[in-house]
Amino acid sequence: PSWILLCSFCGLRQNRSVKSMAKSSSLRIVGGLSSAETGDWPWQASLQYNNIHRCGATLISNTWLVSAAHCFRDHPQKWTATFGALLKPPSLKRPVKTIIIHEKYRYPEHDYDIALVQLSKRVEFTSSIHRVCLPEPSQTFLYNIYAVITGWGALTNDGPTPNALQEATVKLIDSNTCNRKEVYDGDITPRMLCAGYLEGGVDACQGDSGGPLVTPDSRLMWYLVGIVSWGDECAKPNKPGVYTRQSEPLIIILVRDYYLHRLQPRPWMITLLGSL
Ligand code: 4AZ
Repeated sequence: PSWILLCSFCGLRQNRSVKSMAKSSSLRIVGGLSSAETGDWPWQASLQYNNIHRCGATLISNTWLVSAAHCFRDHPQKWTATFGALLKPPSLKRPVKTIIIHEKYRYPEHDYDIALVQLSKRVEFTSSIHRVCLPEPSQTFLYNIYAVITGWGALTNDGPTPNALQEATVKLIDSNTCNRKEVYDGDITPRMLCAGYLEGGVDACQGDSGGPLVTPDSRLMWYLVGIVSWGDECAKPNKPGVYTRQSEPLIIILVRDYYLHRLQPRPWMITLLGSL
């Protein structure tokens, strides 16, 4: 029946295999490859302030995106989200209505670096714009599996940014390894997940923040595993990217709190355009 189709319509990439799972060769995202085709990563959004790309985000429903809390520190208002592989011209644009920062997020710490972004008008899903799958609370991801990062972030540390969406394949790194003295020396909290390569070379970078780290299941449906959060520069040896660990509870708690408290917005709910 059609509801099964509707319910399972997440994380699908049209006519795509796992071609991008092979470690890529050219130098993009840092060390990734260019992915100019719209529809390659249908859940990827660009969050823009004054029409300038600032952060990535991931579509999780017709009206909600998940992103990183630290993206909204300087500019809590007047954001737009765009969709499509090119920043200019985008295939779709939506004003942002509400931004919800996780209540435990405290700048300049990186813990709980997650935000929910509500669009002012729903996006109708197509094969080239639709939501990613969110993991079940019980769904765990093994270390050393490959995952893909995508974004319009810098191509080298503090370097130029692309107009076309970039992608790269990284490996999940276990937190004990990532907390080793020569890596992040205990800074990785249970809310964080490291991914990349200890030898360096491939990584997310400035401007990729808020964007997705995804991995496919055996049916080739793609799940959100993490959100680009921070790192010591980009692609340096022993300094892999750090991601906000994705888990259904974190997002559900955010949405539930939002609806519970919506008549009484709390300070961590940045409400835009008087929309509540
Ligand atoms: C940033 O500044 C940033 N190498 C994002 C990701 C990484 C480093 C910095 C990971 O937004």
